[in-house]
Amino acid sequence: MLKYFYAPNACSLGPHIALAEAGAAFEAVRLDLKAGDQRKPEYLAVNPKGRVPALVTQQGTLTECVVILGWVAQTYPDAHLKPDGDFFAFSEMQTFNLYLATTVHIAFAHLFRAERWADSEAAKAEMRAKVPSVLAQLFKLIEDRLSDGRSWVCGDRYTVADPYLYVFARWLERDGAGGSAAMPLTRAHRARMQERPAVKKILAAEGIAPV
Ligand SMILES: N[C@@H](CCC(=O)N[C@@H](CS)C(=O)NCC(=O)O)C(=O)O
Repeated sequence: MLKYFYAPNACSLGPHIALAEAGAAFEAVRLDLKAGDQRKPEYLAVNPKGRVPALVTQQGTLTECVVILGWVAQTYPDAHLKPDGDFFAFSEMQTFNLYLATTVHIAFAHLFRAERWADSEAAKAEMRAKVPSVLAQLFKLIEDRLSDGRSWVCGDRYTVADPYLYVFARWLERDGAGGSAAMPLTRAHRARMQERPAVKKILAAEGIAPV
């Protein structure tokens, strides 16, 4: 059976929801990031990067949210978690997911993990202070994408991009992120997500509330 390593309310929430939407049979293993579980030898043996998520499959271990999301979408075709169409349509979805992973996630990391980039309290505070305006700029592109009335990131079809966007839409409400007042379409998407049975199930499993 698949084994999925996650931490509550971390980026791993996106693939966690995707696995549930796919109807995959998996064992979920919870890590406590504050306690440093991700740096313990037993987890480093699973993912030497010391980060969540990690998905252990029969063929080996996959890491990186975008890769796990793509794998779920391809491995469970009957769940229809990727756009209709050819590899171009799939790649377009992954373009969006990579924007979240490499740009939006990293902007949040400057708030939550400022110590990665700076040592002095002043430098860290300066970096954190910029995060709300950076996020407002980054989410403008997402608002533009949703502005044609589509329900989901890729149009009418719900895909693995939706639970991934949901992660960052939640994080907007975390201390210092600036909130989501300027992102009404992202908020509406978040509300739609929270109506889905798979999302309710995984929020309960992670022990976190809707936002
Ligand atoms: N590029 C990775 C990033 C993974 C990542 O940074 N995960 C965070 C949680 S959101 C983590 O495990 N942090 C633990 C740490 O930095 O010690 C991905 O998208 O999967």
